[in-house]
Amino acid sequence: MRSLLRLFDRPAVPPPPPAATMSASSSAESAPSSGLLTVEATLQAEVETAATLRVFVGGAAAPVLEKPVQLGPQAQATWFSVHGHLLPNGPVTVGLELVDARGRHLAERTLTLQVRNEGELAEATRASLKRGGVPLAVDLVDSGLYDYADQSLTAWHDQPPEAVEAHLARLAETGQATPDEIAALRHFVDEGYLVLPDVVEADLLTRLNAALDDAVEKKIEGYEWGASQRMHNLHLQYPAIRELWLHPRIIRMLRLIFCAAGRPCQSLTYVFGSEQQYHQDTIHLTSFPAGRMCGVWTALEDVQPDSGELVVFPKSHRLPRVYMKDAEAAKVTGDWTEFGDKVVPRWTEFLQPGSGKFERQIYQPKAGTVLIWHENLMHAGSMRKDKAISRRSIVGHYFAEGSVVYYDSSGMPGLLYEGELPA
Ligand SMILES: O=C(O)CCC(=O)C(=O)O
Ligand SMILES: [Fe+2]
Repeated sequence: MRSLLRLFDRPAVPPPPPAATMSASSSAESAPSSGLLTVEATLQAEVETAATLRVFVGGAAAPVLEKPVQLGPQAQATWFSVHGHLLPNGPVTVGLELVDARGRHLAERTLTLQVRNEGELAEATRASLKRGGVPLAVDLVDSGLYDYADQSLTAWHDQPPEAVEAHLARLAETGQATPDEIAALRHFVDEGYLVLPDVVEADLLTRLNAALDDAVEKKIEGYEWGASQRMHNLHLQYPAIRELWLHPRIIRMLRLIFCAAGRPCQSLTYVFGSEQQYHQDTIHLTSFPAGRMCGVWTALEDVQPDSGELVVFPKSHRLPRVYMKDAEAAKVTGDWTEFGDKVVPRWTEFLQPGSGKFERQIYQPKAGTVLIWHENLMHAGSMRKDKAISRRSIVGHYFAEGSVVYYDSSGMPGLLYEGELPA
């Protein structure tokens, strides 16, 4: 009996930590990258275990982020991002350590990321992030992290008319923009979009349509003929789409709009109209500072009436920008119900459909025409009244190099194309 009691007296010996594995990678390992540098990790343990992912930057002893994770036999993905703006340009080491609830070491990884934030916009953004005490690493990105109220960061095209005119006059005097480009920029400032006819050469247009036909035939992403569904990032598979994505005339216009290089983050290919409800892109494709994102919409065929044309609401870009925190909406993780309940009514209120407050302009361009919209311009895909009519188009969203790029609706960081751009 006594020996049995003694057995119970003995302090419990904790079971050894479970075997766990962690892999990690980042596109910033191979390409010098601007803005947020995102590390994706895959974690696994032999048994269910509560754990913490600790992130160390630049050899510092204290973690810059501690992210709780639940490990299990099923491999699971997690991520975090580092504000490269807060680091010197060049290589930086990022260490990941996985520890269990008792702080015992489970696994570790070290990556070398390449930071590249150069130019005036990057400098201004860096200074703002430093002033605001923005954390070096984050695992959800939100507009509340950044000082959007700082007027010194306002894009030239969002400034009062005198400042806009002074800027345009400077472009004209220095020969940086042609009279046609200046007219287009003025339209962008006043109306929230600009239109560039005849951008896509006939030969490229033929190849783009052939790429689209091929994607339809291959049922990429399960695409069925006639669906409004879009196909993502086809520029990775089709050289013609990549050529459009990096078309010198588009890139040149974006440079004039951003006063910095414009870099795409993705491409969306539509065969039929999207029927997307009116929205601002600002909440989905978000830049800090504001005004450093544009949508670029290219018609691959002459757009027909009743095809579910793109609709824009001129001048609506001057409406307030809606961010998730202002709508008190939780980040979307797959279910858009709360977003629909909290964000969409703001847009509805702004437009007051039927009130004539903003003109609803139906866009019916010729094939090869490019429309560039301001991030905050209200736009939509109208109803497809005739479901048989296609509306072949490609959209790219572009950000100014030097800004912070993220998707406020989901809290995810954005990822820009960091390769060569045409001069
Ligand atoms: O093409 C459309 O109908 C709308 C596309 C759109 O809203 C977008 O890509 O941001
Ligand atoms: Fe949009």
